[in-house]
Amino acid sequence: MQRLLLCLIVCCLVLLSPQRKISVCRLTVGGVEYIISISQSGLVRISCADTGKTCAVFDMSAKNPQFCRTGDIDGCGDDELSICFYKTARLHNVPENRPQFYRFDGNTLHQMWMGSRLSRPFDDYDLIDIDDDGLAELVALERLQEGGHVTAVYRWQGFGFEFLYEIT
Ligand SMILES: [Ca+2]
Ligand SMILES: [Ca+2]
Repeated sequence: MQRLLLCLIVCCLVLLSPQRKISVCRLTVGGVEYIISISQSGLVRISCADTGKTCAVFDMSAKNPQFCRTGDIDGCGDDELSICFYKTARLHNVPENRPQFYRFDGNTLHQMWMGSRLSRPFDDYDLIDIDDDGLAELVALERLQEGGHVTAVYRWQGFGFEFLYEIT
């Protein structure tokens, strides 16, 4: 009976968790273009855009990756890679979309910002230079408590993202 109950709970959790998406984006580092792809099994593959040759593969299935975005958030001339994970956080034991950022050096990924959340839960974001200053802003589609969404804009501040404004 207990085993059946456990099975039911696990099945409910699987059904309720969002299905992992397949995502692809372009990353430019050191003048070289790479293609980032996330498979349904949670593998993050980095390939050279010119040759199609795979440079690196990372198994991120444990963190449940949802989608990737790229942009130069710090103005260094190279794109950063952001991966959105659907997971719990150390201080927030509820599964949510959580944006994390990496730098790619041509061989491996280096953690840049392991963010746990933005101002509100969000469904999507992108890295867009909305004011043409050479630095990409994080533009997020956040869920309002009363229903509906609002678009919020954040700027990288060296150690995290600073909220700038909402687009109303
Ligand atoms: Ca950069
Ligand atoms: Ca900008």
